[in-house]
Amino acid sequence: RTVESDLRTALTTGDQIKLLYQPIYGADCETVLGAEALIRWDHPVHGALSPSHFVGIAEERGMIGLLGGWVLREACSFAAASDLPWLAVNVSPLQLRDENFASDLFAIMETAGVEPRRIQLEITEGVLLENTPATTAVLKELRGRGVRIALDDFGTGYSSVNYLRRYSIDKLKIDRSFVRQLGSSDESTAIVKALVDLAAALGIQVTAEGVETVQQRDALVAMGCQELQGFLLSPPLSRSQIGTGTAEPE
Ligand code: G
Ligand code: G
Ligand code: MN
Ligand code: NA
Repeated sequence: RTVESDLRTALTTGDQIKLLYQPIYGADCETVLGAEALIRWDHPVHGALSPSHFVGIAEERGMIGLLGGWVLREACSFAAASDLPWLAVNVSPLQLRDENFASDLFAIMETAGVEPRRIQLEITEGVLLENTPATTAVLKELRGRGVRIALDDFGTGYSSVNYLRRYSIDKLKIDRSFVRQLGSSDESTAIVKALVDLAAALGIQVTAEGVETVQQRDALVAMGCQELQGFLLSPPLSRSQIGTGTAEPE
């Protein structure tokens, strides 16, 4: 047995994998604005496996369409049953290379009964770096129907301010590596402040990731950061913990 065949089994049966949902809060740190879906795989032999590991394997072995499709169906079915205003879903750059990605997603949303405006896709800077006509067309088609695009891990890759203008991004998510050093490093504090101001100047929303301490939270709120996500506010939660809007037996 290989990880690859195990992953295929897990995605087919669906009982070893699940999505968790991490709430994202407004600057009052009380209002839940939405949530991010995060995949988890409980392997029967190896236990909990890190998504960065098995998502990478899926990408290498041509299985990202299978994995990504499962994630989108599961996320949309949750969103349809939930009271959350919106749900953010991580997508791999490889998924966006598929020219059918947008129409497949629209079909999934329609089947689930979820409005495109309630789905945000988190993409990484690599997607924009590729700058292929196919990817650009897919992003345009998605936004045309109201799906919003967030740039994940912002600041860690080959960030270019130009991408933010060129590709009509709706939101940038400041990577937790910057948030972690807030308060302890003047440089990081200056970088985060500059990113928050940059987003405001471009009319883009901004989320701070990895908020773990009260000091970080207070600094971000003082800077005018609109959305906060991190263990201080809430860890990723199971479907029943976060609530689906429907009663679920314990
Ligand atoms: O949840 P955790 O912090 O362990 O996630 C690790 C990495 O895996 C993060 O970069 C996150 O974006 C990514 N990830 C989590 N869930 C998904 C998913 O459903 N699809 C993709 N492509 N990446 C995911
Ligand atoms: O790359 P991406 O931003 O999608 O990664 C999301 C990952 O960050 C998830 O795996 C989630 O478990 C993790 N995460 C969420 N909140 C925190 C936090 O406050 N601190 C740390 N270290 N990781 C977090
Ligand atoms: Mn993310
Ligand atoms: Na990130």
